[in-house]
Amino acid sequence: MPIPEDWRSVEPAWCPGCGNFGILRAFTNALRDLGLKPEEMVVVSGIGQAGKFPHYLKCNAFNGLHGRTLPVATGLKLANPELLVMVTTGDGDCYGEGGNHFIHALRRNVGIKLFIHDNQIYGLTKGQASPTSDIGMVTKNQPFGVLIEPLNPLALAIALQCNFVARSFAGDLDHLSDMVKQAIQHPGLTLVDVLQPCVSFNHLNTFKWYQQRVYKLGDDYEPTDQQAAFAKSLEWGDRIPIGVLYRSDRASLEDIHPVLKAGPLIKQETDFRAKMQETLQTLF
Ligand SMILES: Cc1ncc(C[n+]2csc(CCOP(=O)(O)OP(=O)(O)O)c2C)c(N)n1
Ligand code: SF4
Ligand SMILES: [Mg+2]
Repeated sequence: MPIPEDWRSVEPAWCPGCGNFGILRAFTNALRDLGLKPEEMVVVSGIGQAGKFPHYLKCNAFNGLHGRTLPVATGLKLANPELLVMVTTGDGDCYGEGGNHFIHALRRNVGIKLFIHDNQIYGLTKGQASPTSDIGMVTKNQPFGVLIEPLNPLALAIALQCNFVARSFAGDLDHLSDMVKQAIQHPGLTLVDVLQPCVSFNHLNTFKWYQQRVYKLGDDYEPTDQQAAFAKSLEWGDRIPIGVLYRSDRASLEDIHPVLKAGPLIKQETDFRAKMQETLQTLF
């Protein structure tokens, strides 16, 4: 499945049939449609199959520690708010090892575009349960089946008034591409949780399993109603909604931070320490 020439890097080393191929294709289609250039952006990832994503893209990339994408992305965006800062991360990386960062990144609302490859499993380490694994799923590490309720990341994000909360499916490229475009264009922290079949280790949530359940939110759905969005985010099982579940327009941290009013840090020529003291004096 070729991706647009401008964005192509080395050949992906994912298993044949992996849902990550659909994400790569839909993501690069979205970048092409938006007329973006590789030098205008940076893609940050952690460890995992999803963490390999920026290796397969021709653009600036930072592949760091497991669960630590959001601190890196926050630093990048605050240092240079003009840069498009995107994070591609796994369900384990973002909601497990990086779970604490996830909560506080939602609170901070720095303008990071966050894409989660949610295969409901730890793929790279060969199939242990992740925070989003369905209850009852049997794995090598959970021989009696997963005994605890999964995390609901969309409900959490809506509760914390994340600026844009969407779900899509790696098996529907047009829908996913549309969600990526909307997420990039919406201000503040934006989140797209992508249902991504892991054909090698998740034998429960397969392409067919998702295809039988996902449905698109209709035009009559109002994503600015937080309570309705919260109720919608609890829907999981026989029917799984995809689309924009919630949208708000909270000011992003880089837009309200006093030091950044003078422009991106990388363009400020004054001594940073003196500038900080000057700003603090005007505040207190
Ligand atoms: C701090 C730390 N803990 C554990 C690991 C081992 N480890 C590497 S990848 C991974 C799971 C990745 O799962 P996920 O983020 O869902 O990505 P996927 O491979 O499923 O895309 C784990 C536990 C690690 N590298 N670092
Ligand atoms: S192990 Fe799963 S997530 Fe990783 S490349 Fe293979 S199919 Fe994809
Ligand atoms: Mg995973």
